[in-house]
Amino acid sequence: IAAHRVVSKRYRCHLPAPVFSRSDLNLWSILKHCIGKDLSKVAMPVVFNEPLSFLQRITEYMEYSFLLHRADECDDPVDKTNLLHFFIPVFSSLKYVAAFAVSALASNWERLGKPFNPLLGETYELVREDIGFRIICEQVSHHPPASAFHADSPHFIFHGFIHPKLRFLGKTVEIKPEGTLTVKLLRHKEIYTWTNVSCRVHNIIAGKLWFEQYGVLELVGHDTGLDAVLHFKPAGRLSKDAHRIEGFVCNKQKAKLRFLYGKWSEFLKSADVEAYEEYVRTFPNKLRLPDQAEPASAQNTSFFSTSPTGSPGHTPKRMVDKFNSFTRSFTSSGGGVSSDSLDLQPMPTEDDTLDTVPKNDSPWSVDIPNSVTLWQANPRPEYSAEYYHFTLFAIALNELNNDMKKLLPPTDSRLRPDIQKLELGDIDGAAYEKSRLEEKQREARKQRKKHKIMWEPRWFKLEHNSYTKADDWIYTGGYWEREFSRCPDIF
Ligand code: CLR
Repeated sequence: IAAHRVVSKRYRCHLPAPVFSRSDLNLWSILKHCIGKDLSKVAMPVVFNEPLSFLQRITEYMEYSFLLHRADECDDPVDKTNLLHFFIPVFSSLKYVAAFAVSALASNWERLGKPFNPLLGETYELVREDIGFRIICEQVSHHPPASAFHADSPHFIFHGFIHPKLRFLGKTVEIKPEGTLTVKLLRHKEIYTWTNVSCRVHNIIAGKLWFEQYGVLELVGHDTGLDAVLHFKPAGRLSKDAHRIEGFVCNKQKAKLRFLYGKWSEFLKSADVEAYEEYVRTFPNKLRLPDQAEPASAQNTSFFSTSPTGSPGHTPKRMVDKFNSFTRSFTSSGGGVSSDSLDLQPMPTEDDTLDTVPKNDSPWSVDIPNSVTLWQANPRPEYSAEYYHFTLFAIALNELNNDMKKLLPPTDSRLRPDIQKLELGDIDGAAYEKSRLEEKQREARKQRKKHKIMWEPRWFKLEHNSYTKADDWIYTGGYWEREFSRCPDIF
């Protein structure tokens, strides 16, 4: 690690202007006509944005990438007490890769602004010598939106793409960040892959917005046969399980080797399976074995799950009709929404109207003796709420100095005028620039169609991921040679 510790450069700790208050704006009045729609096709006022492009949001995965460095260097003595000596090196690295996969999601906590949709051909690069990585991202497709990225360091390669699907369901916005993520540890020569869990924004109609991630993250070790299956629990009644994660590291024979638990917003710890079992016997209410888990109601009613009434990605019409008739009764009688499934219910009481916003200090906290902390989130600055709830890492993403201006390609997100204007607090200017850029993009698309030119991403190619056999966007190389004369003019 020491070899990499470079004299730390200082990054900015503030944005140029604070967030514009959204409290007198009614999200519901804007979205009520869009139930069941794909949100990437809905024009949202720029006040609901945060001054970052989705490519920069992807870059936030890298804040704790030292965990991959640690995974690659692993000979963790903590595991020496375990009987599975044979597995030690691999086994240790897997749990740090798991910690990385979880840590990559931490910056989403309380972040309820909408990042800007990247323009086709937009890129974003970040070099953080202090953390020890560099990354290049490109918007490789516009309809459907897809963002590819490739990060590297002397210890790892991390690459993948995200194709986020957003659906507005009335009470909630459902998000499915499709795409495969792959980590290669260079010293261990190990490959890990996983896909992201789903997310949901609650209380669109009324109340305070809040965000949760739920579902199963299955981290597969391709050379070792080891895997980690992490359950991201829906908050549930009383928010008992807010942000909670639980799961096991298992070997090829599905024997449990280690218990991992934590909160995606805060930490991940690792415990002996024996200590875990002892803990479950002592506090039977605190932890539930995954096979006894409550059915994730969220998942069952999820828009994306296949149901007899609808295929994935398609709103059952019945549901929309029901909801429409319900909203009518809602507006005329002043009632509220009481059930997640949008079913009509008898007049709900005030308490049932809103989903409770989870607090981060739950009395249900779990702490198994002799656990090892694999990862702990950096505290946010105390003024974070004024700056869109950004972390310090996020605050620095748009920093732009004169040296950098000379190095960057003309497609870099830092140079996007609408994001720059929003960052300065100029909402009208941002709105004007945003529609200008979108118009320019439409016009370019028309021209390509007219001249029968196919769009080709500059730095990535659609290929197969040799481990998952699924489609994947693979970096074609050359970005860091900084030959940018062939870059398109998109701003
Ligand atoms: C979550 C982590 C995933 C990648 C990913 C994809 C889409 C992102 C989502 C993350 C976080 C929440 C997000 C979403 C796009 C829009 C949504 C930023 C980063 C915001 C909160 C929607 C705001 C909508 C308003 C109507 C409030 O790996």
